Amino acid sequence: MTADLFEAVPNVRPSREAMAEGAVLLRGFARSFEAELLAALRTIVKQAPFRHLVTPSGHRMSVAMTNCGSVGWVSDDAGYRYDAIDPESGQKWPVMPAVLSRLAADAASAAGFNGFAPEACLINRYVPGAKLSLHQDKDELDFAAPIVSVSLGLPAVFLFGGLKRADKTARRRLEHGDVVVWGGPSRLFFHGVAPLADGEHAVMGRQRINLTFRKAR
Ligand code: MD3
Ligand code: FE
Repeated sequence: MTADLFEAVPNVRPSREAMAEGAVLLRGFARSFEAELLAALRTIVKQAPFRHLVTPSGHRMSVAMTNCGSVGWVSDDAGYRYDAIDPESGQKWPVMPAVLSRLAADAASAAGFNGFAPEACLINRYVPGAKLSLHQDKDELDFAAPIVSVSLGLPAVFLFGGLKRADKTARRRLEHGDVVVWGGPSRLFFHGVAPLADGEHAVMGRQRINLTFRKAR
């Protein structure tokens, strides 16, 4: 009875889908955290505003980024790394708000990874047209820990392949509130985001924000 009621209203009850080897998609998992999550994001962005990183090869990324946690992901002529200091402010990154750590740990548990305690949260902002080219996340020291990703705002087409850049890529639409836990073999799969389509999201407006929680060291 209850189940039927929920099924009549899409996206209310979180559901789980296998996405790739070791990757679990928890549809709508972040929705019950929405209000607290957005308030926490506003606080972070006041302290460490979104900025467009320049890659070591000199390209300005279309995605704008910031971080919270004891270390943040940074890029400069020296390459990519995790650093305790925000290079824009010269100060430490904002502390990771409890609601973010809780969301990440709860999602990881739901996917079978207990005790996930990420020290870094990379926050990406996409406006229409922004994209993220196919890449691997391998600047972390511990590949046994999963990465937890949370999507907010406009839907995106997420691309993912395999362990080699040339592997065939699959695509999946990620929507507001969706959470993916990338563990096991999928942890090192190539992945990216297709150029964001224009639109207006009821809660987030004309943008998509993605949070990735990482055990960096
Ligand atoms: C699969 N972010 O920040 S989230 C990134 O939507 C990144 O902003 C994308 O790729 C975004 O590095 C994708 C999904 C994701 C994140 C990390 C992964 C998938 C992943 C790490 C390993 C494998
Ligand atoms: Fe990535």
